[in-house]
Amino acid sequence: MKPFKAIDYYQIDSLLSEEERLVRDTIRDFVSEQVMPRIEKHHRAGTFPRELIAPLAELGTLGSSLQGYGCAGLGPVAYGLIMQELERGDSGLRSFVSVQGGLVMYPIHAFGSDEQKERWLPPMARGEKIGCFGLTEPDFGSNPGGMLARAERKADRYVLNGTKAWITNGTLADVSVVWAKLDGEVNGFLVEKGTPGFSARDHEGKFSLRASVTSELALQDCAIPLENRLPGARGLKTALACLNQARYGIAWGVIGSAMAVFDEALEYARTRIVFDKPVAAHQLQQRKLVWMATEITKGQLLCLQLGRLKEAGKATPQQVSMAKMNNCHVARECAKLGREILGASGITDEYQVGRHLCNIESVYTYEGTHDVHILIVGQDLTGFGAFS
Ligand code: TGC
Ligand code: FAD
Repeated sequence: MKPFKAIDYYQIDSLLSEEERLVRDTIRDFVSEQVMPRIEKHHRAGTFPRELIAPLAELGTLGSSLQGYGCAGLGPVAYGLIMQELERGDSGLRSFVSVQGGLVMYPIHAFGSDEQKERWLPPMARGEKIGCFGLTEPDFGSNPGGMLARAERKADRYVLNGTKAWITNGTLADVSVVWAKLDGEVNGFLVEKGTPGFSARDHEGKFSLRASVTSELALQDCAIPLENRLPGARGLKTALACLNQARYGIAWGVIGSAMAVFDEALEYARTRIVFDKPVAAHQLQQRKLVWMATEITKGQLLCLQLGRLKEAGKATPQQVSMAKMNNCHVARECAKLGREILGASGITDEYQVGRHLCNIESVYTYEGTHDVHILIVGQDLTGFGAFS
């Protein structure tokens, strides 16, 4: 495996604090040493690298932006850099960390009771308990407000019915944050593995995010204690607020994927000879590499400024949407161009570009599709909602 050379064309490193660089370099080394040697094997087998959960926890990556409960309490830029480095390794690994921290620990931290926080957050930060986030349903992905999942209050419990689809970490999870309507209003519930009436099974046949677990959750008269409702989570708004955390991480993460692809394509283009000179010495290929480098640099700057806005408490959900939308598009195009540059080599898993190319299709789609983010930003700019 060749050492990773991270593109930093605009010396963005100089805009980071010493702590941010240290965090970034620590995760970069971890990915080079622990992730890269094993990820293709997992991708090929369609298995999640569970053996990395403990080291990821030891490095403080789980719930790293949260305060207290054994979490690292890092700032938004350091958190983003962790996502960038993990996704340089594989989008599935970043997904695991995003979901655990941004979509499960975050709602428990923000909307949970003291008992729920004490019970779940410390073991989740240590990687001893795993979580998943169940919002999407088979017939309601982009429009989660239409969800069919229902919760009904009985004397001493809630009874949940419904199906959630495409849920990252579903069969791995000890606890699922399940969103369901209670008296017509979306609420969040903690459903523990093993609860009668709850089951999970994996989606089979994925060509994308193969090193990640994606599952369907079924709730059939699933009774949970009253204290398992997240008391502060009322309305669709609270579920969507969780997405801001994860979308922010994705905006950074996919730039990591693009950086990996760029590094590999540049190295290949410099050494592969076609028509008596390196691929990189041909104008058509330079154009591709220059496009990639320019868009990656713009994406890095977008993330950094978004991170600084977030630090100051000024980032809006629509700005997060713009970064998720733009950077996923850039990463998707970079993966296509990188694969082109590698010729036939680009379609085997001897190189990483094919894996990133396949993974990015999921990332482009989840956490709000590209189209949905266009409509969110479009509504913000024009004042007109164009969803229906
Ligand atoms: P709408 O009327 O627009 O909004 C309802 C209320 O929510 C507020 N709101 C938000 N608040 C905080 N953050 C956000 N991002 C928010 N978006 C909306 C909004 O202001 C309103 O508040 P209020 O006070 O007026 O009640 O709702 P809508 O039903 O029209 O839907 C709008 C739409 C389409 C933008 C939204 O539903 C959406 O974002 N759809 C995309 C669904 C999505 O992203 N699902 C992701 C599932 S999780 C996942 O994919 C995990 S992938 C694994 C990984 O991350 O690695
Ligand atoms: P649809 O909503 O059916 O969209 C189909 C097409 O219509 C898309 O091209 C879309 O852009 C377009 N479209 C939708 N609305 C409009 C509109 N108003 N105008 C124009 N075009 C529109 N969900 C979770 O809750 N938790 C998870 O952990 C999770 N993990 C995932 C992991 C993977 C690998 C994948 C692939 C998905 C995951 N999801 C998860 C689900 C994901 O969030 C949804 O797939 C996504 O929100 C899109 O929903 P959908 O697939 O139902 O597409």
